[in-house]
Amino acid sequence: MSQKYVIGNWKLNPATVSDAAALATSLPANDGCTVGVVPSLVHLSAVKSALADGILLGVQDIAYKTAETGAFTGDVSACQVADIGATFTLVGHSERRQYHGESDEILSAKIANAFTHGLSVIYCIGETKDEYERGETFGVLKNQLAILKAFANQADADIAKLIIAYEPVWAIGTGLTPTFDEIEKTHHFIKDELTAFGMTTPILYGGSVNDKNAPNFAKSDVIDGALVGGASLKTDSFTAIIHAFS
Ligand code: G2H
Repeated sequence: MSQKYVIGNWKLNPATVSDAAALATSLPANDGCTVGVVPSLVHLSAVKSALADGILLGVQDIAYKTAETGAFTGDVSACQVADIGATFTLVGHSERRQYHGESDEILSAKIANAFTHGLSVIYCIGETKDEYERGETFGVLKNQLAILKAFANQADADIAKLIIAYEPVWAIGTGLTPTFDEIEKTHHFIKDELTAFGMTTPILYGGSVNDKNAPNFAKSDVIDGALVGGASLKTDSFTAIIHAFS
């Protein structure tokens, strides 16, 4: 059986450092699958101290202008988050694409910066509701995946640090999900696109994953894990999702 991943994207939650540390402390060590959490940057150090051994620490975003240091007010670099102990970053989450207008150029730079400092990348892709309803899902995903081709010929070590998260925008935080068959079909499509680039990359599903639907997703050979938002903020539901993929 392939390696499975369960990653909790805490987004802009919780409000206080003590609540973030308490949530981190409540998560059980687990060796049945790879588990990671992605807190707010300002909570990174406290969460790192509170996590059980083996739970990975990631960030939701990194700077694109530089991988290191410089005059870029408000930015946090790959170098800085790696120094604190983060081992991976999300890139291209739809909330970044939507609220911060992140272009392909910006996303490519962020991926390159992450690799420069040894960070793994969870590259998020997904279609909007309108695109889904117009039957454009595969075309949208193909375009979003296209920026990865430039990395295909780089060191194998970098490509091994790439993970895809397929997150239909209309499924994020809505309680809606595509059907199991639709998700499997889409994961097969993504897999084929990546194979054409010479990449063998894990593909996670994200978008309203919870403790009820996770066991079903976990049955699939082409769903390599889950990127979990709302349900990762509650110990019981996140723990159940981890168990489902273990
Ligand atoms: C999608 C997901 C986590 P949620 O953004 O990346 O959030 O599980 O709340 O839909």
